[in-house]
Amino acid sequence: MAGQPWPLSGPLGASEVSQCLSAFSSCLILLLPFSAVAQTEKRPEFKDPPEVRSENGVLSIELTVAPHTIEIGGKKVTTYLYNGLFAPPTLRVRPGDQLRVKLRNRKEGNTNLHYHGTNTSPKEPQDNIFVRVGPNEEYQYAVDFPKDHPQGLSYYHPHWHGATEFQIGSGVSGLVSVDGVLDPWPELKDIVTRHIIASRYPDR
Ligand SMILES: [Cu+2]
Repeated sequence: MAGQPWPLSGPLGASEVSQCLSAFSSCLILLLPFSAVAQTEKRPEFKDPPEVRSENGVLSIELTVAPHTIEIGGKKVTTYLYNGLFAPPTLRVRPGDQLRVKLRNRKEGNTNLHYHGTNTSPKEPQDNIFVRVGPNEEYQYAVDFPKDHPQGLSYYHPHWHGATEFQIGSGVSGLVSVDGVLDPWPELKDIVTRHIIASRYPDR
């Protein structure tokens, strides 16, 4: 099906199905030798990022952003990280909780925090993206999650205008989980859940 895009949605016609199937079987043939290699390759065990949960309605944590040298895929990379971690802690709160983050800036340039996807106040000391935390400065956030805040996964990252993407792309971001999404289904309370965060590093 050279030159044709894959259908993004809608039912597939018979010819499209057969094209997809033939493409799929070619993939199978091509992939078989690689799967044999993959079985002998030792890969690190998949782990969730560390997590911190609120206690008695409050989650307190310190996040320090600073340059660190880490190994990614066998290569040494010097980049900015929270608390020296490639995957910094997942912050787990519940609706009605307060999230207290002391942010320390130990790198060049300004930073701050945005609680992306949350329905929290844009006023200080909450989700105000105009807060400036300069080099060697720190700032105490206290973010109130309303009692009716929707459950789900969000993330935190710097939102200093002009240096947002650079900092996120350097590895400075983590997850915020507003817990309770499975509460209506007690029969699911023991299922295994995974938190995954993907970082895209600029070519350099
Ligand atoms: Cu964002």
